[in-house]
Amino acid sequence: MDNSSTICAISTPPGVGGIAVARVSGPDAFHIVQQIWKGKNIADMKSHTAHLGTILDNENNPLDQALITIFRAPNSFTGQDTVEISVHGSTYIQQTLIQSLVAAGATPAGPGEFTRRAFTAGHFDLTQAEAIADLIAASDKAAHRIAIRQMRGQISSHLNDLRQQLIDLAALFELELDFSEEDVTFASRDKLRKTATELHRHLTDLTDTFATGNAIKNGIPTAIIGPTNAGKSSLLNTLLQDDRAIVSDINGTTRDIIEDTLNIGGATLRLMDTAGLRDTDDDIERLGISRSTRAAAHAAITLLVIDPNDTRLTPSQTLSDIRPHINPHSQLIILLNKSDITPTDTIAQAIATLSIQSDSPSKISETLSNNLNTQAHSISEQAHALTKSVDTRVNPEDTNLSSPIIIPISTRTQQGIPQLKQHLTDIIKALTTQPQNAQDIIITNARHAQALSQAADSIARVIQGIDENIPTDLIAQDLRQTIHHISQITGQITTTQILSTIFSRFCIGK
Ligand SMILES: Nc1nc2c(ncn2[C@@H]2O[C@H](COP(=O)(O)OP(=O)(O)O)[C@@H](O)[C@H]2O)c(=O)[nH]1
Ligand SMILES: [Mg+2]
Repeated sequence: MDNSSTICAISTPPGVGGIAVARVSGPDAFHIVQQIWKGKNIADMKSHTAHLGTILDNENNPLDQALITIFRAPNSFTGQDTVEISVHGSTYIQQTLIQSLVAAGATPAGPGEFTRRAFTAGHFDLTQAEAIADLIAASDKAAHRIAIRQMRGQISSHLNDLRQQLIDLAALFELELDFSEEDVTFASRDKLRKTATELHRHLTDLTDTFATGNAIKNGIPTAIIGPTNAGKSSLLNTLLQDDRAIVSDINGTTRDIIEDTLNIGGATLRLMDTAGLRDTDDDIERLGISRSTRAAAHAAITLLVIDPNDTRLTPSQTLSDIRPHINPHSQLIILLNKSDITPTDTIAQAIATLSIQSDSPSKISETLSNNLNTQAHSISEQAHALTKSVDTRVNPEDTNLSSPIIIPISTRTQQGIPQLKQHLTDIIKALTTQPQNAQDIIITNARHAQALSQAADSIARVIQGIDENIPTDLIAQDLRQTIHHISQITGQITTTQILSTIFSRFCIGK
């Protein structure tokens, strides 16, 4: 991929639109567009001006009335001469326009090629280029907020600071190295160790933000799990307000994971409706169940749907059976579904036993007052009375999960659904606005996370080296390695392969 060719592509989305915009960029951009242009001479046009004229097809017939905007190097996105051609957005006009440009000497652009040229021109670093792709893909406020900050250079300037600190530290080591024969120690090793430890903590803090960042960027994985027929698919449909999954009273209807996204609380939930967990001889259903447990293991939020009327298992047995599959770091919400047909005392009983089983009984009244609505009072009193009579010596192994939230709901009457949504909004808020570090930086990119964790590993070796009093030149080597990993993130050090991987994620025309 070299910058000497002149590239062209439609930069607006595929399909019919009011207008479509083609971009042409490269040393021959003006000459090439001139060949298919009837209007004022392009050579006479000033940079950043727009002109109305006619675009011709490759048989020199008028194709469309068009507006062209001129950007003269180096004052363009790519840093090269660029023309943006706005035409009416029919598929035919778009295709013919590209054909005419190619016939006049342009090359169809590859994915992300305009952005890659802008990176090469030094207009921004790699994290900023990647942020452009994220910005285009962002579908909610939280993802957009992170992408725009990254595009404006938040991560770049932070990493440049970090890199400078590492370089300063390396300089101290190298200095010591240069004079090592003379038995001079400049900075005390204690001081070097302290600085290295601070940098290590900083790097691991940044790496740790990736879990949140990834959730924001790709949606917060939310598994809907539970026994067959509890109403998991009904819940998915209710939350999406759509008949997304098949609902039926036949056990084992949902066999594969049905996934959809829900925008709520300014973020995106990746809802996964799963096959009900039960013992089965059906091979396909078994496969579905193993996918369910995998989804549950990776969920950040777990919605456990239980039908308290189910005579096969009590709610408490269901929780015990399913608990090993639940990601212990996820927030668990237990939904006692079908409240429309469940006797009040059955709901109260279920809440009481589930609370005792998974939580400290003192939190029950809070759970109840927070979650119950119309039937609240009577259920609350009954559950309270019940918990007093139940043996509260709980198995310590059962208390490991973070306090679950218990909500009686009905997907049929919508009872409890607003409460569920409110809880989801609160959880999302906690997940996406956690003060991660003083700079409020959240890593959303797997490449950055990997490089940061490699940098953290290298600097951990530096600290170990200091502790074990190994020769300074070996320590300096690990320090240089740390700097290398950081430089890869911003692109100060890069390879064609890294660039190709990054820019291939972009769409053509970007
Ligand atoms: N009465 C009542 N029935 C429900 C409710 N939610 C689901 N159902 C019924 O329970 C059965 C199983 O529902 P489904 O969503 O397919 O359960 P899944 O197997 O867990 O996905 C269906 O017949 C639903 O109509 C509810 O809130 N109240
Ligand atoms: Mg289902």
